[in-house]
Amino acid sequence: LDLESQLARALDHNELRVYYQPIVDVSTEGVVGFEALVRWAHPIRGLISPLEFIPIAEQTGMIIPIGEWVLREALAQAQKWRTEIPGAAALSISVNFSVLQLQDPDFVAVVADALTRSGLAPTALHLEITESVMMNDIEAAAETLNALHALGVRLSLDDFGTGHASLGHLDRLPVQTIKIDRSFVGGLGGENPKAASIVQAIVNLARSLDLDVVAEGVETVEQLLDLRRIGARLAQGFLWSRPLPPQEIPQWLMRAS
Ligand code: G
Ligand code: G
Ligand code: MN
Ligand code: NA
Repeated sequence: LDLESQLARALDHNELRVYYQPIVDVSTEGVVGFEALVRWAHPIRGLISPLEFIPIAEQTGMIIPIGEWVLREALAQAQKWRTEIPGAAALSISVNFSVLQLQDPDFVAVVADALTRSGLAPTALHLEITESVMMNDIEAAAETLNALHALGVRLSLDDFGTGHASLGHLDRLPVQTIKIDRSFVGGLGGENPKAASIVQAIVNLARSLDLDVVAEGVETVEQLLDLRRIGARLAQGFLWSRPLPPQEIPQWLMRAS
């Protein structure tokens, strides 16, 4: 069987997993939330990256049921942590979604239903959209995103700076958070002076638009110190943790605090 037909069965066979990467406050390094990142636990090939199977899921339309499953799974997990872990009540949960899900007429109802079933406050859910894929039909996207915004859900522009119409999106879409792509963050800490200027410019832009900022892909203390100097509020990256399976999160939280 090829990967495509195997993916079609992966959901039914219980082969998808959601991993979680902490998002921290740059000044205190305290955890503010988690990003949910899907993996495929393939029976023969082992853990497969979403970079490999999300494109297949998008081409085949399987991204709709897979995306819905990830959303429900991540919300249930976040609610579980909130009730089980002291101090976890304020943590947000960020879920990636594909522009194809935006085109699904049921998407807003699915999100609303998933929130209601989980018992989680809509403001705790941050939906991350990649700007490059959103480009094609910004009017239709805006309509759906406005409906999600009306539910109280928060929206993040993922991979900011790598797409084509970033500034137009900020102007026209109900976005509250910019996630600075790790290609810029990787140049911090003296690696590349231009990268620091670019990150500073994005942080300034976010501040003047009253948006939150998450710097992605922070791997070194030098990068963290640069982010403090620049004034970025939030960050995530291997410096704190790789994406972890949910059973490892309570222990990670205890070590981090
Ligand atoms: O976790 P990792 O770094 O391998 O993720 C690689 C890419 O896959 C990232 O761009 C991420 O946004 C995307 N991705 C991870 N999980 C999901 C998901 O549940 N839905 C969608 N659409 N993309 C995801
Ligand atoms: O596109 P998105 O931002 O959703 O992608 C998240 C991806 O980035 C995941 O594949 C995750 O594993 C990866 N990632 C998270 N932190 C780091 C990091 O510090 N360094 C690198 N190289 N990748 C990271
Ligand atoms: Mn993301
Ligand atoms: Na990103």
